[in-house]
Amino acid sequence: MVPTWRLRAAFARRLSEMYGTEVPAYTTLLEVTGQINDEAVARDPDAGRLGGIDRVTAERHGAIRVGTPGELRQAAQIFAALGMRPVGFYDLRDGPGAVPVVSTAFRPTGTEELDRNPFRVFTSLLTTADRRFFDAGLEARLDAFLARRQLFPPELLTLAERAEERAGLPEEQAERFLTLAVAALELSPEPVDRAWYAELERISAVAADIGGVAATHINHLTPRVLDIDALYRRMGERGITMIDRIQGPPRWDGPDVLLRQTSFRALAEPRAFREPDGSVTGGALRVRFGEVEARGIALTRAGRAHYDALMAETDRQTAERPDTVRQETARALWEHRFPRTEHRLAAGQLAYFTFRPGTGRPADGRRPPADLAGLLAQGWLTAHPIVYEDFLPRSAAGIFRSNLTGDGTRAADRTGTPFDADRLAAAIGRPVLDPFALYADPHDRSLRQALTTLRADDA
Ligand code: OOG
Ligand code: NI
Repeated sequence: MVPTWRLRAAFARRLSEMYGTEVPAYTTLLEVTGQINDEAVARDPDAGRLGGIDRVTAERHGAIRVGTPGELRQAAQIFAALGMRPVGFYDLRDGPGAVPVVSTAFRPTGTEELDRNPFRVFTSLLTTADRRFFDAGLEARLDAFLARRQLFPPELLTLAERAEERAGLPEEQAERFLTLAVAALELSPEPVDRAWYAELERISAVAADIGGVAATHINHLTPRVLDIDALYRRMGERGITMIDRIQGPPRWDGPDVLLRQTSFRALAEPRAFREPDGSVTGGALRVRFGEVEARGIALTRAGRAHYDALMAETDRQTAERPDTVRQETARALWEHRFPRTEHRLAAGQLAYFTFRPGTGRPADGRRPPADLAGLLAQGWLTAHPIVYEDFLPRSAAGIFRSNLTGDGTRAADRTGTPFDADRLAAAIGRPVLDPFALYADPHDRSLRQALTTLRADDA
């Protein structure tokens, strides 16, 4: 029997091999990422503090985009076979560079499962009923087009159901499942209807990528790097031009929090087109890209609100200024206003940790203080950071946008269809989990246990 986590690890590995053959720049990215990670670990023995080097080396996230709730349900079934559940709700339909999708991330949720392999897939659903993007006529034609296609073969879905039920698959079925699952995310050789694709592209390149073709594909696959600033420079030296910024928190001397990401546009890939007269011609589409990320500590709701406020303040101070100014401003703001140590993040309940009774706790008969700050300061407890496993809506929007051919068109005078996590859950047919609750669970549990131990010692 191949257990769930081995299916997930094997799927991530095979998808990575497949994507490397499709997008050669991805292979360069992996090489450079590997070098930087080795160097980081050699330089700093603590580099593995937010995930050991084995986890980080295997760590990837991917992105796919689907067109209908039915397709999303099927994708969810395949991810369930891999122990990946929908976490978080992202609405990318507002603001500059908005795209007509709502998204969630499929990922493992338990600490142990994450350690075994944290593979995650950012998954977006086209919102065909959103009148800011599609009028009623186009919605009907899109829905009809999408209803005719089948992204996942029935055999794959049957195997996925079995794998979910039994928490794994026998060797031979596992092999078949993995082959079919990877194949479902390969770029399809099916000719693209040129007129239809172009019509959707005028509205949104993302709409065309989803609803203009008969299949889905992995849109990017992202390795994790321990020093994203070094990686950014070295990719430039290798002749690959990254987008003009690293998204997320600035580089600074304090703790790494949340997520920093950057990307580059992949080359145009050859695709076949069906012309209006029915003939098939050669052409190219440039829809896929490369991305890399560095992960930091997960923030609590209060920590996240603080982070969002600092980002908004950076925006206010640097509107219309070049990106270098933005980075300097962000760093200066952080130096002033963001907690400079993990200790302060923990004491201020701004980030998530697991707690253990401290080894150097006072042995002179003193009683432990009642507050977390005191417990940490006096060495009664030690706090080990919990890594952020999710995404940032703003970076996601930036990643979408930086790789689009144009901004598309939108009817600004219309309102969009309401969408939230509950509606997305109904579309998927499975609950969409709250990321904060997932981080709070090991945080709260370990704190309770550590306090119980301290009290027992005290008695
Ligand atoms: C997904 C973009 C979001 C990220 O890392 O924030 C994303 C997409 O392009 O389909 O992958
Ligand atoms: Ni991504």
